[in-house]
Order: sequence, then structure tokens, then C-alpha cells
Amino acid sequence: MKIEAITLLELQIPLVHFFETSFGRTYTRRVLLLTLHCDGLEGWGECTAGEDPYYSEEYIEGAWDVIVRYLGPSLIGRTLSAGREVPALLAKVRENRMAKAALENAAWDAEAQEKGIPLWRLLNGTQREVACGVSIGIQDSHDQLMQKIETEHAAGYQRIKLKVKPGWDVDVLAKVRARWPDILLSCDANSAYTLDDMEHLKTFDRFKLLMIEQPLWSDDFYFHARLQKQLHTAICLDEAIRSSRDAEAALELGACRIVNVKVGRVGGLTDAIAVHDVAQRFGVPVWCGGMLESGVGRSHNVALSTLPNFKLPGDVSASKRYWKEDIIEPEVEVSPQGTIAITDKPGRGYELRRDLIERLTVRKETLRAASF
Ligand code: OSB
Ligand code: MG
Repeated sequence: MKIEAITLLELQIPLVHFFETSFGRTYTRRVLLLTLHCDGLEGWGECTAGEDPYYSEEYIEGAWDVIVRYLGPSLIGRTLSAGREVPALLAKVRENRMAKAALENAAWDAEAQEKGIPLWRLLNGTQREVACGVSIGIQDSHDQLMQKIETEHAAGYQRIKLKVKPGWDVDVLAKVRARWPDILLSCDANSAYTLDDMEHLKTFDRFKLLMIEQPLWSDDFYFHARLQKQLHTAICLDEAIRSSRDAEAALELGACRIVNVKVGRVGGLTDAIAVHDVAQRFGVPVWCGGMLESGVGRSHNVALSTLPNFKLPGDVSASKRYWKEDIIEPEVEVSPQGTIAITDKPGRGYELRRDLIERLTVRKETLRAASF
């Protein structure tokens, strides 16, 4: 497939309910979508960067710029036979993994369509059903949180994850555990604690959590390893795992017992698979994280989640949890058992709602080879 042009779109889509983490609150998602035009096919990808450089250093405005100036031009005019070939072509640019992932994942989509097979099969997925959990942000009140949990638990989600930060942690967890003693429960700190909180974090053990996600610094393995020795609860790393090499280092050090795989954070599907494989070798289960994606990014997450070592419920929740209307058809739906059914449709397995995409688009730019 020859990459003739690349279109970037920015959509602005309000969330059904604001989403708050230890680093801030989001009301409206700025969604960067990208289309690779090749030989009559269109491969679609999504850049999962945040609106601001708070989760990681990447952010939508910067990602747009680096794609237009550097990453896009490295691909335009090239002929590829597989999505796997993309990382090497973008390697000269350091980091910027979410921006790179948008391009690489679009190439995987195009490859699957060209071969007429579902993306999940191209990734060597094996699971026909994906287990779903749900990530619940920090709320305005405990009552509001309890109500949210009630709703999501009743909807069938297999694991509830609560965002925590100093001042919104043990009281909340105690209340939730008192009401739901047996649900699969975890928490995510998004790096809100330091080693000074060691004794405090040890008290989380009494809540019998499946895991504590990224309690310490976003770039750290060493002190997480020290913390993990002190905790009964498994640490799961999110922010700190940026590659399969990171996964290997973290697991060798004992920095975590569970790994969150986000396809944007690790720079695309090729390395997401490699992180999955490393964890599998260590006997460590993984799950698929989310970045409040639209249906495009979500469809890549769903496909990735079919790999065999995705053994824990992921943050791949139903479209309607995030959006009044998603930009794909059908929307991602979660069964009362908390699962997403995998289809045999070629490519990402969901159609695009082009009318809606157009209506939500606030910015558009197309890159073409000089000769076009
Ligand atoms: O840390 O997993 C995270 C959302 C935005 C940024 C970081 C995170 C999250 C989530 C939501 O937890 C996951 C989702 O439902 O998409
Ligand atoms: Mg996280």
C-alpha cells in the first residue's frame, strides 16, 4: 500500500460526564484522528494525547505539530506492506509515542483491510470476548461516586477502578468496600504519591484491591520496586511503561505485578504486542488501558485486548459511558456479563459515522507528497 496522503482531523466531543484524575478534570475531549489514504483504502488511527501535557508530556496541539512537520512527511509517498514497518520509519524522531501510534495504528487498519481480515486476527488475537472494567473519576461528593459505582456495577462491568489522590483515597475506599465487600476493585493514583506516603499506602492493603495503579512518579521503576516489597497489594504500572524494554526492566526489578498496556503510550500496536509478550514471559497478566478514546481508538483497543495475556478486565468500556453519540457504528457495547463481543468484520470491525465526524470536526489538514 502506497501512502498517498494523510489527513488530520481535530474533533471536539463533550464527555457525558466530566472525568477527573489526580492531575485534573476533563469536560470535552479534543480528539485527533488521522487517515492514511493508500491505494483507495483508508486506514484510521487516533492520537490519544491529552488536551494538556499532564498525563504525559504529549498533548494534542504538540502532537498535531509533530505529525505535520516530521512524522507525516516520513511516511508520505512510501509503499508499505505492513503496519509493523512504520516504527522504523519514524524512529528518527524521539519519543512522541502517541503521535507515532496514531500513524502506525492507521497503517495496521489499512493492512487488515487490504488483506480482508479483522485487525484482531492480524494481531494474532485469540479471545472472542473481551472482559471489561470501568474507570470512575474523582467526583464532587462521596454520594455522587457511590451512585456512579452502583450504575456501573449494575451494568455488568467486571472490575471497578477508582481514581485516587491524597484526600480522596482511604475514606472513599472504605465506604465502597463497606457497601460492596466482594467486587473486583482497584485504584489509580496517576503518580499522586511519593515515598513519604509509604505508610499511608500500606494501609490500602486492607481494602483487598486487585491493584494500585501508578502510585509514584510517572518515570519511575526503582522506587515502585521498593514500594512493592512493602505492599501485599499488586502494583500496576501505567505511565512508567513506555516500551517493551521498560516492561522488561520494570518486571526484572519487581516494580509491579500487573501491567497496563496503552497502545498510544507505548507508541503503537507493534510495541503494545511486545509489552504483552514480555509480561507473558514473566507470567505477569496485562490489561488494556484507555485514554477516553473515541470509537476509532477504542476499536484498536478492543482488537488488542483479544491477545491471550490480556487476562484482566480492561478500561475498554462501552461508547455510551463516554459519549452521547460515538463516531462509529455499531457503538462499542458491553453485555450484562461485562464483555465486548468480537466480530469477524475486516479491519477495525466498526464503520465510521462520517456525517457525525464532519459535524464534530473543528480543524482539518491534509498532507500530500510534493508531486501530488
Ligand atoms: O490513567 O488510566 C489512566 C484517562 C485519561 C488519562 C489517564 C487514564 C484515564 C483513565 C480512563 O483511567 C480510561 C478510559 O476509560 O478510557
Ligand atoms: Mg492509569
